[in-house]
Amino acid sequence: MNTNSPRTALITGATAGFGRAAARRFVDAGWQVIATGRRAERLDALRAELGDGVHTTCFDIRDEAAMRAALDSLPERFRGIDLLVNNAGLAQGTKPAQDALLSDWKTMIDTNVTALVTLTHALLPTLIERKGAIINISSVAGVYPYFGGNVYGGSKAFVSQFSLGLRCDLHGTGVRVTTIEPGMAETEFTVVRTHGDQAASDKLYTGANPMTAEDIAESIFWVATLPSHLNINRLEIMPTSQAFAGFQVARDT
Ligand code: NDP
Ligand code: 8X3
Repeated sequence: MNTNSPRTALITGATAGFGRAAARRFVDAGWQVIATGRRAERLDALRAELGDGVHTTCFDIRDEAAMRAALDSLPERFRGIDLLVNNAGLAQGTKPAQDALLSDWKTMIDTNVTALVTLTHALLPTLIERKGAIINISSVAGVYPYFGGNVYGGSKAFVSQFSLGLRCDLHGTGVRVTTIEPGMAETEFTVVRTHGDQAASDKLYTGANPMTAEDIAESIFWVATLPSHLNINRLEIMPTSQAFAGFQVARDT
């Protein structure tokens, strides 16, 4: 990564959760941040809170034309992007595959996979020129299957494997690539996953000591600010309260 100061990070999904906490962490450390999301009022609030260090741009990441327009209209001082944090993403639904909505599956693939690769492809020339870095937010759901994880887990497995492939292809360019694979963290994630069921979200996290958005933001910041000869390939993080379950066996009755 270039040592020219200030460095610039583009963080997708900065209206909530990990992305918003990361925007705060990077601006606090003197970086410039391009913060994206669909909720304009949240972006306005972030801009009011963080000041000139942040440039906000409001678009649906699944809309390729809107994404390209946002990149094309970046102010001059934000054009030299050193770090892409592919964070925007979501789970939709908790039901087993046979009961899931196909529309939920398509939303997850469009957001977590197609939009992520589109933005990455658009920014690779800049990141190579600046010897920058890519941090992709995957999930433990992409590593360990769990009930109802189906397409969400599949989309995050894609993110993790795509990151390793990028690392391979970008070898020799100086561009670093990292996948962060968090476990349970309390954000708006579960409200979104349950289509707005705040009670279900509260039930999941209450008493579970989940990770916080700030925990993950700190991890993103740590990865991004390591000396440039170090590349964290993948970083899997869980709250202490969360661990793996065993195999299940269906028996004849
Ligand atoms: P939040 O729901 O709190 O934040 C998600 C962010 O993604 C929001 O800023 C949202 O912005 C943005 N986003 C979602 N869809 C779109 C879209 N179509 N266009 C633009 N922006 C979009 O969740 P988290 O902070 O928890 O999640 C961040 C990432 O971390 C996700 O990729 C998630 O899968 C992953 N993750 C989360 C874990 C958790 O337990 N919380 C664990 C492991 C991984 P807006 O709605 O304004 O568009
Ligand atoms: C979501 C992680 O553990 O809540 O990506 O399913 S978990």
